[in-house]
Amino acid sequence: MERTYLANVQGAAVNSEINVCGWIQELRALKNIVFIVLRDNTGTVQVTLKPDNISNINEVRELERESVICVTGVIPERTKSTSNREIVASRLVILNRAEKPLPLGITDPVSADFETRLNNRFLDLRKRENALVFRIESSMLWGMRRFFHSNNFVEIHTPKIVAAATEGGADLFGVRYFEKEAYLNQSPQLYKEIMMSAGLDRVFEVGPAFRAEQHNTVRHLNEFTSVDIEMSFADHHDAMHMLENSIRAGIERTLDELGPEIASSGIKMEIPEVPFPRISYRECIAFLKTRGVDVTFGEDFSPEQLREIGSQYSGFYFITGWPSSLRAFYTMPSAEDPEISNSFDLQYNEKEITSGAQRVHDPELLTKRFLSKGLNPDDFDFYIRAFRYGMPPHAGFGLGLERLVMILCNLQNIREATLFPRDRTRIVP
Ligand code: AMO
Repeated sequence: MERTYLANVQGAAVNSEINVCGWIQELRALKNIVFIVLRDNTGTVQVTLKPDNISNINEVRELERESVICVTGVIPERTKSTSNREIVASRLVILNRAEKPLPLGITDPVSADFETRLNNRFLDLRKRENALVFRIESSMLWGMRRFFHSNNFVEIHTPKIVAAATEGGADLFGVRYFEKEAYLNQSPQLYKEIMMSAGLDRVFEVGPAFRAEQHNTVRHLNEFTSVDIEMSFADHHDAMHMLENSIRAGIERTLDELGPEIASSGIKMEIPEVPFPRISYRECIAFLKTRGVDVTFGEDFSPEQLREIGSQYSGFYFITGWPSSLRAFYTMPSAEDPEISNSFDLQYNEKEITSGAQRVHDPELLTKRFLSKGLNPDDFDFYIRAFRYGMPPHAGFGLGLERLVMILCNLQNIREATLFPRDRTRIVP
């Protein structure tokens, strides 16, 4: 018989026979009757077992919580269950037994400490509110993917074992690659740009990115999921336009799919208005000065300074026109003012969630940019070659998926938005 999800039990006809499966959340064994609260990923239902109907009732009495069972039964005409969802069982199959004690309670009102939660993710995510974070991530990404597809972006997959750094040589994980030295990729940057020379015109990629950052913060992971786009015959304005609209499309889809559950979980999620405000780096400096903060052109903003800026510009907003000296070699300097670049970060309050820019497409300028950053252009020959035989102007961005989910779900620690976080101390599970 087909399995009925527990959320659909209420809609099933009275006295009709159904089959449900899940985990035993609670078990109360009385002399002449046994009650089980059964849970699946859609909800819970009360199962009533009477000894006359159930041949293995004595085995069932001994089951531990979180054991996995399937029940066949009917929905009674009248129910005493408070949730109004009850099944009177005619058959119960034990599929797997849980050991005792559980390392983590599923129904405990007090949350376990975070380390215990991460060490027992398989139990932690049986709690609906914890699993919701990852459902939101999935819906968000589907919404963004659909947006990219409908705007003619091609989904690509680029190598994660690479020979060159893209985002600064210091944060690289080295790997042994037969006789050669190789690295884990920090970003698909170079490969997505090569695809512009290949004529794919618009590409996107969702994949892992690795950063050997030494510091353990609530915003940094050593492995994160990067959502990247690159588009041809486009500049930073076009990339910002795609970014804000893809985020809006993602949130729309998330609310379509999960709206009621998000509302009842207490998460406040709204469809943001586009376009997002754009504030230039120079305007930020001027604003910080009015607040008595001493900051000079060419410096990156500290977390405190970003908090100050975020207190003025809340929600989603872009900081544009970053100093060329602060941005990677591939970033296009502004034609009017080469001290600044055609670049942007997307912020949410004080948090950075995306970087993007128009890229240098002239191979001579690119070589100069490598040298000015103290990099050897020969190490990047495979990349520069793609610029010598007809590279169109192009732009794009890279968005940290966990950071986006973190702000959507109002989480304090990026690890909560990561199934199995990799940080300075954590590599298992
Ligand atoms: P950047 O290095 O700014 O730019 O990274 C882009 C976005 O990725 C996320 N991110 C991280 N998330 C979690 N942990 C980390 N350690 C971490 N590092 C970065 C952030 C950040 O905004 N190639 C460019 C993008 C481009 O220009 O297309 C790049 O990688 O959300």
